[in-house]
Amino acid sequence: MKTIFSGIQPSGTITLGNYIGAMKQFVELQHEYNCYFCIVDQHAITVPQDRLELRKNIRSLAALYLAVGIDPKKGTLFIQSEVPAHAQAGWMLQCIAYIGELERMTQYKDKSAGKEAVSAGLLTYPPLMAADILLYNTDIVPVGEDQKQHLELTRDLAERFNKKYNNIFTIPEVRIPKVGARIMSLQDPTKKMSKSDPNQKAFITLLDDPKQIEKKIKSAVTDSEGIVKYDKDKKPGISNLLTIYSILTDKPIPEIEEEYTGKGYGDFKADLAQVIINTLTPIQQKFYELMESSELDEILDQGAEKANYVANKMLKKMENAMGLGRKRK
Ligand code: ATP
Ligand code: LTN
Repeated sequence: MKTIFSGIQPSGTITLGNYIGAMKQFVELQHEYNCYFCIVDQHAITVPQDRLELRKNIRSLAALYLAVGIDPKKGTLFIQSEVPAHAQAGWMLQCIAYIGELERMTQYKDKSAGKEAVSAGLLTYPPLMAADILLYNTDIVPVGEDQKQHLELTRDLAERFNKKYNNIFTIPEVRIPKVGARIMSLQDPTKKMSKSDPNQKAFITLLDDPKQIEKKIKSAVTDSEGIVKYDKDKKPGISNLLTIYSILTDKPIPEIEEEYTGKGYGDFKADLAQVIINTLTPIQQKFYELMESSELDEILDQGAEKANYVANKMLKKMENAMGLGRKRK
C-alpha cells in the first residue's frame, strides 16, 4: 500500500477552500492508502499566534479532520510538535537547503511582503515541510495548488540528500485536485481564499452558522452582467461560486448554468448558501460531539505514538547518513 502524507496549519478555523482543496481528497483517499494527517502547529508559529487561540485551533482542527470523515482506524492523525523528529529532521534539511531557493518561494514572498520583522522560521518553513513528508516514506502528497512549489523543493531536497549522503528517501509526488485546487476569496476573486485573511467576509469557515453563510455568499463579489456562466478570466467571482456549487453537489458546471438560465445572481446565491449549509450542518454536529468527548485525546495520543515510531526510524537513518552522533541501529 502506498503512503500519503498531508498537513494543515492550525492558524484559524479551516475554510471551504481548505476543505475542497485538501480535506475532501483526504477522505476519499484514506480507503486506498496508508495515510498520515498532521496538524502542523510548528508551521503555524512561523507567523505570530496567540497561545490560547493556537491551543484552541489545534484541538478544533483535530476534531474537524474527524468530523469530515477521517477514520482514525484507517489513517494516523497527529500533532506535529508531539513528534520531535520533525523539528530534528527539519534542521538537517535546512543544512542542505540554499537560502536562495528558500527566498524564491512565493508563500515566503507573500507572507513577508511589507513586513518589517520577518521570522527566520518563515524562510525555513519549506525544509520543515520536507521533513514532515520525507520522514514517512511518503509516495503522494495531496494538497491545493498553492503548495506545488513547496513540493518541488521537497523533491529537490530529497534528491540532493540521496545523492550526497545515502539513498534513503522516497521521492514524493504531488497530487492536486482537477477542480477546486484553488478556491478564491469571496471578496477578491483574484486572491486565494485563506483562513488568515483579515477580512472575515472573504472566507467561509467550516464552523460558520447558516446566517453567516447566507450573509457572506450574498456579499460575495461578482460582476454586473447578471448571467450565471463560467468564465474564469472575465467573470472570476461567479466562476468561483460555480466551482464551489459544482463540487459540493457533484453536478457538472454546464448543468448548473442551464438551471440558472434566465435567473439572476440573487437566486443562484441563495441556493448556493443552502448547498453549503447542507454540507456543513452534519460536519458541525459531529464536530461539537467530538469536542465534548474524551475520544479526541485518545486518538491524538495513539496517532503520536504511531507517528513517533515511524518517524524515529527514518531520523536514525538520516543521522547515520550525515554522521551525526554515534552509530546506532
Ligand atoms: P494560512 O492562511 O494560514 O496560510 P491556508 O488557509 O492557506 O492557511 P493551509 O493550512 O496553509 O491553509 O493549507 C491547508 C491545505 O489547504 C493545503 O493543502 C492547501 O494547499 C489547501 N488550501 C489552502 N487554501 C486553499 C484554497 N483557497 N483552495 C484550495 N485549497 C486550498
Ligand atoms: N505548507 C502547507 C502545510 C504543510 C503540509 C506539510 C502540507 C505543512 N507540512 C506536509 C503537506 C505535507 C500549507 O501551508 N498548506
